[in-house]
Parts: sequence; C-alpha cells; structure tokens
Amino acid sequence: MTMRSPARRTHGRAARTAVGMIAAGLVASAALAGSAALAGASSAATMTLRTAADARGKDIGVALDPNRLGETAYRSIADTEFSLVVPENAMKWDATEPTQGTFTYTAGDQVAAYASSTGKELYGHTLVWHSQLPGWVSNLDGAALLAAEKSHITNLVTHFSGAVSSWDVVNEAFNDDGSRRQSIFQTKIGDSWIEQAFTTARAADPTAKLCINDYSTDAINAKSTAIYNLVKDFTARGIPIDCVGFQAHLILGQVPGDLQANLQRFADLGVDVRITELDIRMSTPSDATKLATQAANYASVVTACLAVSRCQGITIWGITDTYSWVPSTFPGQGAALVWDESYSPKPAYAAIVAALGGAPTPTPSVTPTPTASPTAPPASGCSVRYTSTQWNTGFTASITITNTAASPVTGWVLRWAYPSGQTVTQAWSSVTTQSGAIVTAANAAWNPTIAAHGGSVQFGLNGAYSGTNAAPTSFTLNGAACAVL
Ligand code: 9MR
Repeated sequence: MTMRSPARRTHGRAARTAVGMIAAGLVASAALAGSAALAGASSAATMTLRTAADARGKDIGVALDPNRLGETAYRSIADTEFSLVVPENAMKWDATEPTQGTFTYTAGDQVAAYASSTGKELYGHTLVWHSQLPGWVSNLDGAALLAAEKSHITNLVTHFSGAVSSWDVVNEAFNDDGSRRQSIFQTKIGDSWIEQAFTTARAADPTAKLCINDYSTDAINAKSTAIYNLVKDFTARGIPIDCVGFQAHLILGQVPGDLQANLQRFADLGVDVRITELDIRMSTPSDATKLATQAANYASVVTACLAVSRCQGITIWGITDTYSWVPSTFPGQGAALVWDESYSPKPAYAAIVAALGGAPTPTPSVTPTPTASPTAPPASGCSVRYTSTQWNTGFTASITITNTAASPVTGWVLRWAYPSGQTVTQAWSSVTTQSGAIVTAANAAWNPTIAAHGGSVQFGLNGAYSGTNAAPTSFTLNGAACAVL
C-alpha cells in the first residue's frame, strides 16, 4: 500500500510564511511560548520556533519518537513548535524490514499520520545506513546485497510516496579522512552502492528530494569535501541528488566558524542543504554559564542557515534531554537539546527565536530553569556598563556591552544575577528571560554582532523592585566574565 498524505501539497512554504508573518507582527514572548507549549495552549499572540521559522521561510524540524506522543508535554511541544518531523528510528532498516522481504511500517506510519494530521512536512530517515541493520543483511554476498538494497529502497520509498518530501537516501558513508567508510555495502558492493541507492530511490518516487547525510561535515574538512566531490561527480554524470544533510551533533563552544561557508559551497553546486540532527552537548550537569553558551551556539547555527538561501531549515534531534541519544553514547555528557528533563525551555529556546528574527521578549520567563549563579573565568574580552533610573517601585536600565577582544562576537548572550529581587517586566533590543534572580539577554535578530576592538551594543529593560534596587555586580558574555564599568 502506498501512503498518501496531503501534507506536502497543503503545507507549502508560502502558506506557512503567511501565517508566520501575522504572528511575527504581534507582541510576542519567546519565553512564554515555551510555557504555552508546555501547557498545551496555543495562541496567535505567542511566538514559537515554528512561527519564527515560518516567517523566514525555513523548516524547523524535530526527530520524533511516536511512542512518546502519549505524553502531554511531548505532544504539545511537537504540535506547537515544529513544522517538520523526521522519525528518529521508525523508518530505519531494522524497524522496517526485520526479516528479508517482510516490511513493517507500523511505527513509520504513525509518524507519517502524525505529520499529516498536524500539517507538518515529513522527512524520511534513512534508507541505507551501516548501523541499525537487521542481522540477515550480513549474510548476503555482493549481488544479493545490492538486490536487497534496491528492494529495501523501492519498498520504502513507494510506501511513503506522497507523504515523505525528502529522504536521507544514504547516511554516514564516509570516514573523517574523506575515504569511504568500510561498511558492508562498500566492501561487498563497491563504490557504486551509493549511486545505485539514489537511482533506485528516484525511480520509486520521482518527486521526493534525495539527500546524502553525515556527521562531522559541518566544517570545511576532508569528510565534507569528499561529499562535495561526490555531489559534483553525481551532478556531472546525471546521477540524481538533490540535497545534503549536515547532522550538526555539536559540542558546546565548538560551532565551526566556517559552517555558513561550508553550506554555501554545497548550495553553489546546485543542491539544497539542511541542518538535519542538531544538538549541542556539554559535560553534565549543566549550569547557567554552559546553558548561555549553548544558547549562543544554537543561535549561530540558525544564523548560518538563514544566511544561505538554499538552506531549507534546521532539525533538532529530539525535544527533551530525557530522551536524547547523547548520554548513553557519551557518558558524562548531555543536556544537548532545547527542553530540559522537565520540558522547560532552556535559554537556547529564546536564542533560536531571536536568531530567527522573533520579536523581543516583553515579559520575563516564568519557567523554572537552573538557578545556579554564573561561574566563569576571570574577566577578559568584554566590559559591561549598567545604568538605571528608578522611581517608587520601578526602574529602567540601560546595558552596554563592549567587545574589547580582537575578534568580533557573533551571537551574544549576557547573563547576570539581580542582587535584590528585581524582576524584568519588559526588554528591548534583546530577547530577555528571567529565572529566579538570573537574567539572560540574547541578541535580537538584527544586532547579533559586536565588532572587535571596542565595538558595542546597547539594550534596555524595565523592571520592578521593592526596597532596594542594587545594580548587578557581575556579568558573563557567552559564558566568560566581563569587566564591570
Ligand atoms: O537518536 C537515535 C538513537 O535513538 C538510536 O539508538 C541510534 C542508533 O544508532 O541512532 C540515533 O540517531 C542517529 C541517526 O539516526 C543518525 N545520525 C546519528 C544519530 C545519533 O546517533
């Protein structure tokens, strides 16, 4: 049976953009959007990842586990925040063809039905991958393996045709040095296994976009260059290939500086590009400083995609840290996603909305997030001037960040603690949230850069206080302490 869905037809980018533009024009609160999503509420006045991404004509995707859709918070966030879903595991070979020639689509169909019923795009993952293969595959010789590869692709692509708009046809085919990974497909079939996969997929659904996907290819390096050369070669020889996925399983503080340039060089070959599996891991436990850096890192990835017109969007590899693949693969690391284990949005949430051009946050967050005081290395490349004027119970503050370092800051998050119980009631020229005493101010979409050697940005806020209104005594910029002027 073929899975037909209206999603691809009715869920055009133009339609989503129109909705996003309306939402973007309203007074919006990124922080409250997270709370609204948690409560299952949805209002035209709230800015979500989806409304912000829609307004920019980009997809915002999530890796979905259909078994979690029964959880209210999981379902509510999936419903509200994302315009695209990719099955995290449900369409992999072991899930769909556990026995040769017997196809089981139950979980994949659940994801497809969810995408269709919620008006989301469905991204297929993944047709041929060395991992999560059922045991029977390893018993095949070269000719039988190629026949099995083609049969698997034909069956899946045909079944989901009309529902899946793009497929990761081939996943993780290269080593870090740019050589071919010595997978069972490579060793038994030889180099042609990749082009055979693409040609077979195109024959099964001529309208689905066909992508190659990999990790550690976010920078310009030997591995990404190998894929670049493959795209060039395929294009020259007429082998179908439409898109390249960059997984972006990143480490805190290590967003490649040439991510945008890398995406652009592929786009210049005439293929679409996409961030497909974004998460940003850190050593656990997290703290306020790490979460602020993570927020800035998420924003940089979004900014890089926005700068490349052929970048279709960004998919985050899950919703809550509770179900992330990271801690079991990298013991001692985690907290890589945008919602914490209580489904509270982390600072990355507001930073992504801001990077997408969401409206500044007029209201402080009421969402619990870690309240540890920022801990940071000694003051180095920044200074902060904080001035305020106050009346009975309210005040207006002006904050100027100066970058005294030799390189520009691209994407900033300033954090501080209010010493006497002040609360932010409104902010401008930043996306500002508050949790307990800790305030997190991220750049707005239009002021992400602070030039080197003395460049500065200024933003402001209104607040409430009672009794005393002492100024904050320390600030961190992207996790590093600043001098206080
Ligand atoms: O997140 C997936 C996890 O639940 C699975 O156990 C794992 C199996 O290998 O695959 C994870 O997803 C991977 C994706 O399919 C391909 N790129 C790397 C992802 C993280 O390992």
